[in-house]
Amino acid sequence: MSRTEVFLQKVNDLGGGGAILRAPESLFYLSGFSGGEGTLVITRDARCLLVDSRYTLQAKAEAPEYEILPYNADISDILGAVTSVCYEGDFLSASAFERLKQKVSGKTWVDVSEALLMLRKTKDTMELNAIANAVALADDAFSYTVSRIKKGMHEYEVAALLEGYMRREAGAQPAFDTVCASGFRSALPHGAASDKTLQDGDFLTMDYGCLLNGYRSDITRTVVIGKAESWQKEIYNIVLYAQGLAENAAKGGMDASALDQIARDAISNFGYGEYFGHALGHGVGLAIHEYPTVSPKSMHKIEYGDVFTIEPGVYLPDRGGVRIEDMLYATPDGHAILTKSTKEFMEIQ
Ligand SMILES: [Mn+2]
Repeated sequence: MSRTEVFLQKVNDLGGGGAILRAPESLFYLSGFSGGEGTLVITRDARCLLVDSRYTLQAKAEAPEYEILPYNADISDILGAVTSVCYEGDFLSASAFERLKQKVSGKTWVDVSEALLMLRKTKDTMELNAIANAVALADDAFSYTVSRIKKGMHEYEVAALLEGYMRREAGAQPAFDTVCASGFRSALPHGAASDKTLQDGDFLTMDYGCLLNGYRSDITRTVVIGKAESWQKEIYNIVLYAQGLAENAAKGGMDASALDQIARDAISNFGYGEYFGHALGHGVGLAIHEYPTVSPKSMHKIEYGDVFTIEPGVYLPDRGGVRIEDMLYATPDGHAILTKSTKEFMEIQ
């Protein structure tokens, strides 16, 4: 069954007769179109992709299952007798939804966002391969970069090394704003690279990834510039230990919240629970944050084929922080760790 056929079953389960989709991830996931701008109109009888003239040729090449129509084609016409229409509540702004309802009047509307995220949660073999390639490129960027980091560099120079490598080697873009946070800034879990320079005794947290052939990677490593103090070794080892416990336990069929609990308990047992404020991990795929959510309140199960991060951290305000993040996928009887970069404690001279 094609992805569109599987999706239509979900639409049907929700009582819908068709769907209008605009999120770039949905366009790519269902049709293969990577242009990012367009509208899918899907019913049992119609598979249409509406794009403006900039994208016509690309859409025809990338979305062979779909009929390519001009962006101003009559959507009501395509929907025909369909009265209940699925839309993406997570993606459409309130005003865009109002405009859509005016253009396509007399319908009842059903939010299909959650169903789409659940479909995308579990990856097929093609997706796993694409993600593994994106992870491998990020791994290579790490070894390339750590051998070039020097005291006195700006954080943004480190970010440029990481991003430049991935761009030059494979044409990849950053998967999100690269985090390079050093010294006191490493206590900011998402400190974007700034003009701060690297100083002796700084932690340096690098959290980055790439977007390669539609799929993303996400990795975090923390190193020390110069000589580490004992408190730095201590929290590094605690985070590494907690991460290892969670990774070893990860397997299909378990509750994502139970996985989070394993790492959280480990960190709490060392007395640093209050300094680990964020979720343990998240799914990664077409988007950088997708299902499964690996957090205390998550209702998700880890299932065979899910790809997700495990990224505990400890952040001491005004002093510094450590986060270590790998990407994994759940196999039928356990897990495989996609990220290969070393996690050995590193002091960069
Ligand atoms: Mn992450």
